[in-house]
Amino acid sequence: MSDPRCAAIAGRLATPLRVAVSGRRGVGRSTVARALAHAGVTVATTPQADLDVVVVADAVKPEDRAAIAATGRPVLAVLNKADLVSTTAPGRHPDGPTAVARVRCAQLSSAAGTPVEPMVGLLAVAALDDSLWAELHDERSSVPALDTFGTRQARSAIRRGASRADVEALLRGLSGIDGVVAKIGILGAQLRYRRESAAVAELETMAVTDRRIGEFLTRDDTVVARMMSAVDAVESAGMEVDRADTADAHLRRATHWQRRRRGSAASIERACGADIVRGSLRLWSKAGGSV
Ligand SMILES: Nc1nc2c(ncn2[C@@H]2O[C@H](COP(=O)(O)OP(=O)(O)OP(=O)(O)O)[C@@H](O)[C@H]2O)c(=O)[nH]1
Ligand SMILES: [Mg+2]
Repeated sequence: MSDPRCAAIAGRLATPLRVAVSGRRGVGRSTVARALAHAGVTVATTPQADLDVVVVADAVKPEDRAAIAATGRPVLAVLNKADLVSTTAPGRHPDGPTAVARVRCAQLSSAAGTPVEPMVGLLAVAALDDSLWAELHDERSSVPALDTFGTRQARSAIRRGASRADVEALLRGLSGIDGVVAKIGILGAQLRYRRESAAVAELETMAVTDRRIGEFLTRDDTVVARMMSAVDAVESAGMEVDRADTADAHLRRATHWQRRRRGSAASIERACGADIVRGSLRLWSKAGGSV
């Protein structure tokens, strides 16, 4: 697209979503922000952000709940220092330390008013360089970079013959960073859908005088891509979509969402529903369906 207006629209769509990290002092805001940036998330300072990550540790205090309720943006609560749940919880943990942290997160979710995702920021930012690798092999030394839990897990893996790459993967897995990044992606689906809707509205205006833009908007690829964004968006809002890829499924999906979008007051359901119906009918006719 050589039209500068199209380039501007494409540029806005390509801008990554920006995440603001906040929380009480000392909960690990800086560590979590660093871990997210390291995992490829664009971390921004609060006023410009699209999404919020509110970090809590140990407990959800009334001020945490207030901060979560006040963001006015899609928000993910993260229980950082999830490693301390298993090192301070009494008794043995037959399903492992990660399971203990998950149970704790489920308990904290009601106090937070939103789902809480566990994370061990410390393990997500630890670089397993030569000196850390040497420290791990010297069983008399403590390893502050990994704290008690990370050190114990890494050392027991090494005793079982784990390589440095294995330990790196283990620490990443235990850090929970991938789960947090996935949750951010899910939360972002509604924002991406809204951005795309704004872009489509602009392109529709331009299409009045530019036939090629009209053609672009009605192409199979475009209609189906719009539907996929709409599917991601409604799923991220907790609704279910039948993603099966047969002519029957496409027609069923079209009928279902036609009914839903008419019957709903929720704007996301109405807008996404229209795109799901359009895309499903297009896929249905491509798959050979006809009335
Ligand atoms: N055990 C454990 N300690 C952590 C974790 N994340 C951070 N810490 C430690 O918690 C302390 C505070 O971490 P920061 O990231 O500086 O926290 P912050 O919220 O930015 O703190 P301030 O900016 O000082 O208010 C540091 O000593 C970190 O090493 C974690 O996942 N587990
Ligand atoms: Mg800090």
